[in-house]
Amino acid sequence: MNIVFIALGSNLHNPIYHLEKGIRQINHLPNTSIIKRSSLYKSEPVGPKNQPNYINSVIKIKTKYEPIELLDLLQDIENKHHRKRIKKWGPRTLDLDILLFNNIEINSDRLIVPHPEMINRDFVLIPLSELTNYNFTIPKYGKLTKYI
Ligand code: A4P
Ligand code: MG
Repeated sequence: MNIVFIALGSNLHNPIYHLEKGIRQINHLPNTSIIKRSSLYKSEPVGPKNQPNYINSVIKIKTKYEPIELLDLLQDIENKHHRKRIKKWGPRTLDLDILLFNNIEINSDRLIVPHPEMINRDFVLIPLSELTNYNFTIPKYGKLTKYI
């Protein structure tokens, strides 16, 4: 089984509903289950400020899917939450980013792992720290605690 950390974010149309539903949908994927989930965190938008505050969370899952298969499935789930076309850079009902996939590094057109922005984002680092121990190491970047 592969161990994967996924970041969830939402800032539109009842964000907590979208996060909770997204977590359930991931848990229902074949050969996939949630091992742990973090608390929900509220934060101000990083990037364009003229959008609502976000709710963020991180989950740890085990799955038989390979990275690109999992990305496809997560994008299917995102699409089910995107009722309208939205502007680039604009707010979204559900964003699902693969943070870490086992201990591997991936650099392809569609997928970069570890997620390149994760070390700069408290709304990812804090919930991730809830799910990991003090010595947890991020491939390529080193100890998680260095960034908090
Ligand atoms: N992609 C590459 N690597 C990955 C990965 N590790 N996981 C590609 C998931 N996808 C990955 O993503 C665009 C493309 O990235 C995908 O097609 C995939 O092939 P997207 O989610 O469709 O587009 P996006 O929203 O422009 O990109 P991204 O990077 O998810 O957006 P951001 O930068 O996360 O911005 N402030 C707070 N407080 N909380 C937030 O959650 N989120 C954003 C969204 C801005 N500000 C925020 C938050
Ligand atoms: Mg995304």
